[in-house]
Amino acid sequence: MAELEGLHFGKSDFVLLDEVTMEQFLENLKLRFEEGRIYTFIGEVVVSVNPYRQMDIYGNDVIEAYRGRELYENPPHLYAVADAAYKAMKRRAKDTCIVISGESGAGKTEASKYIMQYIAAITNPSQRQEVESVKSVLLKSNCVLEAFGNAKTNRNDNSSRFGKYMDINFNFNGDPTGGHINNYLLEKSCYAVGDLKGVCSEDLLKSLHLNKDPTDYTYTSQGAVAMTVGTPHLYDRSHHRAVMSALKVIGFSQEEINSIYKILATILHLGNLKFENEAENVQLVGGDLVMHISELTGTEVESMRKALLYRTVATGGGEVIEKGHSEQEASYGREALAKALYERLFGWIVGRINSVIEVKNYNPALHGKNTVIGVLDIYGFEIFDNNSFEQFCINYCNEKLQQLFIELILRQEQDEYQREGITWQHIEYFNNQIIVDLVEQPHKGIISILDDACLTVGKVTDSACLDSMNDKLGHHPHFTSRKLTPTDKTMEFNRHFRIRHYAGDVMYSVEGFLDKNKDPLFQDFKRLMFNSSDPILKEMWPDGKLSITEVTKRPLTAATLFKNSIIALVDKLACKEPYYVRCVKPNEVKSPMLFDDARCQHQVAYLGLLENVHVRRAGFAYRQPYDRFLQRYKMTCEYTWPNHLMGSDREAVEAIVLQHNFEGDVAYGHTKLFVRTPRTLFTLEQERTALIPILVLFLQKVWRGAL
Ligand code: AOV
Ligand code: MG
Repeated sequence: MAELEGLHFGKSDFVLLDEVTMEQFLENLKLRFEEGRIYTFIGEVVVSVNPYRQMDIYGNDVIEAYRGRELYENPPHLYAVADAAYKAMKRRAKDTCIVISGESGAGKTEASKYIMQYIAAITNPSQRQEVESVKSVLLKSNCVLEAFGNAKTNRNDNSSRFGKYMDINFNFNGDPTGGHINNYLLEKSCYAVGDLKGVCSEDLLKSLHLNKDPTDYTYTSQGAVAMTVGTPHLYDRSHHRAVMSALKVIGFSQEEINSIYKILATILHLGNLKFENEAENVQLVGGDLVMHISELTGTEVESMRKALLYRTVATGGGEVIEKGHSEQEASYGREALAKALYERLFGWIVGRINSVIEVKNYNPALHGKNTVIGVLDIYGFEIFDNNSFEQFCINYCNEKLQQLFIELILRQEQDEYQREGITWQHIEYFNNQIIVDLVEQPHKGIISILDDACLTVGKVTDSACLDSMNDKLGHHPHFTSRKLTPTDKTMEFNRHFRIRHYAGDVMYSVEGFLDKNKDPLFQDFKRLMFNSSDPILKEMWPDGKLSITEVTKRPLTAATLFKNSIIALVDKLACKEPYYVRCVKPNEVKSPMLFDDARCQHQVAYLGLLENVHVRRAGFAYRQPYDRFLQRYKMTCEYTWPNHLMGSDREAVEAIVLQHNFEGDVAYGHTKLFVRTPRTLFTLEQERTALIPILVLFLQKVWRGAL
């Protein structure tokens, strides 16, 4: 099929560019995008451009065309990569992973879904019931996670606000036996709560004490989600039904689903709570809401009221006292509770799905090695008008993944040359380790400075924390702030700092960093929830078990927890054979027609795609096992067409190379031929293309008996 892709669709592999320049790269990418060819290879990496329209390229016929084929036999496609990862896993018993990266809205989540669908479609040919049910749960879990974890942002209508890494386990037959999902940093907003309105029955709404009018709720009324950039992810009735049916397929009981509803309703009510100052003390406005909240959470009204207005603190002498909130503290506490409820609900749902899909009773002695394909769909690099703690974490994560990309792609090349007995030559690239260090280095990095500020007793403000960064990081080439560069008027003096990320400069507003980094939830809420009469809610709050005097250790900060989870993720990925999908967003307006050169150029640059092509070509742009090379080009050489009489395929390939005078441009590996410059290949391809019509004529004559 690859040869059917004529040249007017551009080059299907960027290593075939005449010259590796940004202009040529973009020209090819654009040409292909405009021709509806949204995928292009760089060797084994697939570059994907979001088409912003439904493409007719994911059907069963296409799946069949890719199934079990080699990467170069078909036009570039996600399926080619999925199949390569699957084959490596099955044939060589390798754990593999598919890392999908790119900025917000570039098409990562869609790609991950097509990859999952492909894997589901090509496995379990014998339709065994238990495998089918594993597959269906794996596929349905996406729908549930998206319903609770995605939101509309100004960059993507269906933006993942959490990162997802899913391991799929396979038995020796290559059939899925289970899986495991890890989720990373859910922005603690109340997205899915909006989904309740208009889709629940009257009775249900009534039992949740909710009105039908969404504008009655602070968290669902337009633009009212002040907590973050997202607005509630609104979907229609049919979507709601799909989520409910997915929950049931996965195995959530009606009781569990009821608890989910109750928690979502609680969050809505919490958003409407108001406090007022009354003679020094803060009071709740209106009593009904607290009653609803305590009913829905299975807690005592009095305890709920108290937790909203007071906090208990242990004094140095072990004495426990109650301290009244200020109005600000009360609102802050309420907000933190709503977010924590949502976050824990999400975590619980993921845990619940995992308990269903985890591989049970697998006996390696009996069943052979259990292998894994990991699929990573994580939030892309983000630059908003106002970048906060969440963007800081997300962009740090992208730095780590870029680091892994560099290491693995280079390492893979090196390994292959070594395996094939070929000398390797070094290539220069931008190593972003310096930025990773800026963020994560112990004692000196930004996270460590943040943590220090959070642990400091007494009032430390965000701007004091920024001062501390200025002191410690002033010399760092990738860090700057207004204080360090007073002439730079784009930043405010005590509010902004800028990191020069590998993907571009991002200005962060330090406001709220400390609060978001600290565990913002008063311990009283945790104890209250732990003592809930709803066993499901209780299960989500194990840390509420400790009494006030037992709580001595500060919980790890959000940034440190995140850092640890990303380091663990990178470790997981690093021991697998990686496959990459690099997603590009063609424009900012979700248009299927527009290829915004400047935006694309920026992404190509920061994704390191040119370097990727360079690396691929620096040594040898092209490589192929001897038998396959021979198959393809044997018609270009008199000694090999139609069949060769030489001792081995390698000798036959040598004959082709010699006849074309390409000796200086190739190297012979143990099993593969390596070609240094793509021009060599062009020549062969051109000859081949020119010969095909002649051969076709020839064959037609043979068929007609004319020869
Ligand atoms: P993301 O995962 O990369 O962003 P999505 O995968 O959600 O981006 O893609 C954004 C939107 O682009 C989708 O909702 C589709 O409308 C469209 N789209 C993407 N890929 C395709 C495709 N192959 N075919 C048709 N439409 C597509 V974020 O989650 O924001 O980083 O955090
Ligand atoms: Mg996404």
